[in-house]
Amino acid sequence: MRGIYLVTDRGLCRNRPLPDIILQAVQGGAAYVQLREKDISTRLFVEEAIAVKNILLPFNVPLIINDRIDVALACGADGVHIGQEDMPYSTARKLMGKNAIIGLSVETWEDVEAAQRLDVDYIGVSPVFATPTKTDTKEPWGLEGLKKIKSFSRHPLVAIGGINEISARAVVEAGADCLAVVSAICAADSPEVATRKILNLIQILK
Ligand code: TZP
Ligand code: MG
Repeated sequence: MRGIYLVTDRGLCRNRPLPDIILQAVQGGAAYVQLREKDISTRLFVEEAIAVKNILLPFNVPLIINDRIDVALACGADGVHIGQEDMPYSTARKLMGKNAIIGLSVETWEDVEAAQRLDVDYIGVSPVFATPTKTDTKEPWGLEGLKKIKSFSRHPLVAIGGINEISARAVVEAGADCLAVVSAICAADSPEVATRKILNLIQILK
C-alpha cells in the first residue's frame, strides 16, 4: 500500500455528486478508493458501488467498501475495510476470498497486537489526529503513536485522521505507508488538485 487513499464522505462534497469527486481524485493520482456510506439504503449503496467500480476500472484503482461485506460482494469490489466492531477478520476473509484487500482499523495498542496474528493487507491507524470528520474515535495516536506502531507491526500502515497538505509530510516521515484522506479531498475546491498536491508532497520523500 502506498500513495493516497481516498475515503469518501458524501456530506463533505458540497452538493457535488460523489462519483465526480471520486473521478477527480483518481485523475489527481489517488491509488485507492474506499466507499464509506453510513446513511444510505443498501439498494443505493450497491448501485453506487457498481457505478464507482466502473469509474475506477480504466484507472486500475482498487475499490474498497467500508464495513459492508455484502455490498462488497454484490458489486465485485476489490476489498473491504473493517473496524473493531465489524465482522471479524477471519469471517471477512472467508467470504471475500484470498485475493481481496482487507484492511482493519486499529484504535488501541491491544488492537495493534491482535492484528499481528491476522493476515490483513494493511492496518488503518485511526485516528492519527483528532478530526471533525469523525468524532466518535478513541484517543488519537499522534505521530509518536504512529512511529511506535511502525516499529512493531508487520503490516503496511494506512494513516487516517487529519491528513492534509499541512500534515502529510510529517505523517509519512513518522512511518505511514499510505495516507487516507477524507475532507482535504472531498471538500476541496478541486479534489484533483488537492490530491495531486498531497501526492507530490509525499513523493519527494521517497
Ligand atoms: N476514521 C478515523 S478518522 C476518520 C475515519 C473515517 C475520518 C478522517 O477524516 P479527515 O477529514 O481526513 O480528517
Ligand atoms: Mg466500520
